[in-house]
Amino acid sequence: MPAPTRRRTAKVLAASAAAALLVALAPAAPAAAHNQLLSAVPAKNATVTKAPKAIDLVFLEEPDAGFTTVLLTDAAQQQTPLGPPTVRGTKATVAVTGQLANGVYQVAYRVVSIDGHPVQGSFRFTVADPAAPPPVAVTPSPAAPTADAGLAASASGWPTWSLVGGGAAVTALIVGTLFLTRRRSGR
Ligand SMILES: [Cu+2]
Repeated sequence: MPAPTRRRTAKVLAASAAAALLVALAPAAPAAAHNQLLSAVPAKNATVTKAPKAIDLVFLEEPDAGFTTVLLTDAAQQQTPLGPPTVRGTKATVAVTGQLANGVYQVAYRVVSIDGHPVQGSFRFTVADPAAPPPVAVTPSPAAPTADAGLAASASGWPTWSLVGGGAAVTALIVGTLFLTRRRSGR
């Protein structure tokens, strides 16, 4: 086989490799087009002076009513009863069937949109009705943060002393290299 043919083959291979790379990178772009929550009532981080009777979630794309889940939990992680979600256009609504006491609530949602991708998220709002009785005090167990910190330390598997030791070793290595480089260039 003459050389030019082989060179052309190499060019074609390079071109198809580049094309394959583009195809591999391409799916990253449409990710921005996924469904997302645009607005809500009560709004994210809002403080409302009247307990809501419903929660409205407005999305970018129409959610599938059959795959729409909304949960409402209070500061004590207790779920508040909600009606079944109804979807009208891009708006999903759930009725709050109980009376919400004053306090912080978290709305968690999961929807499946026309593109088939599940999208989930959560946000908080606060009910502060001046006419409502004061909320039941929620005092987190003092043992909980300590237990969490202990779990985190053991889960990481890197005790603090080894990180400090590792940092010192790296510093020593850098200083040593600089010292050697200086001496060598100084000659
Ligand atoms: Cu999507």
